[in-house]
Amino acid sequence: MDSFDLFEVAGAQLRLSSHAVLLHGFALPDVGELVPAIADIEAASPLRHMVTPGGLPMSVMSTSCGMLGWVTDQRGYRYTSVDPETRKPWPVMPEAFASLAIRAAAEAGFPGFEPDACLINHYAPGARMSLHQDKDEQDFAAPIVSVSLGMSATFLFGGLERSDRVARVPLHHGDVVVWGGADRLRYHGIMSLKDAPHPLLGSERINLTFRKAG
Ligand code: MD3
Ligand code: FE
Repeated sequence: MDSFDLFEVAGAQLRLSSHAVLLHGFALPDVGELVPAIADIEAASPLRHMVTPGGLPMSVMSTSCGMLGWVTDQRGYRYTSVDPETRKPWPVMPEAFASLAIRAAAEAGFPGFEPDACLINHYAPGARMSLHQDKDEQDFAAPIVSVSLGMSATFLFGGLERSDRVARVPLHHGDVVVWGGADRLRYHGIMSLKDAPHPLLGSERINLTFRKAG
C-alpha cells in the first residue's frame, strides 16, 4: 500500500496559536536565491557576536539588512540605520527577501506587511537564544516573519509571562513562522543547537527575522 509521511507534505500549515502559523517548507523554492544573497550581505556587514546590555556576548552571530538593523551593546537594545561596525548603512534588503516575507505574512492572514528590518542570526552547534520578547519595535500591530535555513532547531514558544509554560516546536530548513496580533509579544527562544549537519549548509542554522521596526 502507498504511504507518505504527513510531516513531509510541502505546504502544510500548522497553527501554533490564534495568530501564529508555521508554514512548513514555504521558503524551499527560494533557498537558491536566499543563500547567495545572505553571503553578499555578510560580505558588506559582517557577522558579529553582539553584546547584551549585561555585558555578555551572544552565542549567535548576527547582522542585518534593510532600512533598520537590530543591535545590542552595553547601552541596550535598539534599531539603527547605520551598522555600528562598518559605520555604513545596513545592506539593502534584497527583493527576494522582502517578497518571501510579504507572501508568507499574507498566507498567514497578515496582508500588507511592510518589513523594514531583517535580522540574520547564525547558530553554530551549542548556540542558543534564551527566552525573551521582541519589543524594540515601534508598532506591535505588524507581524514578525521568521525563516529557518540549515540545521533544525527546537523553538520555544511561551506565553505572555516569562513563567508561562513553554511549547517545543521543531523548525526545519525552509520553514517559515509568522506571528502577529495576540501572539506578537509571546516569550520565545531557541534551545541549544545539536550538531546534525545539514546537506546544504553544514553545521549551521541561519534564521532570518523580518520586522516592521520603524
Ligand atoms: C514568537 N530569533 O532574533 S525567530 C530574535 O530563530 C529571535 O533566531 C529566533 O527570536 C531565531 O529575536 C526566533 C522567531 C520569532 C521571532 C519573534 C517572535 C518568534 C516569535 C515574536 C513573538 C513570538
Ligand atoms: Fe525574538
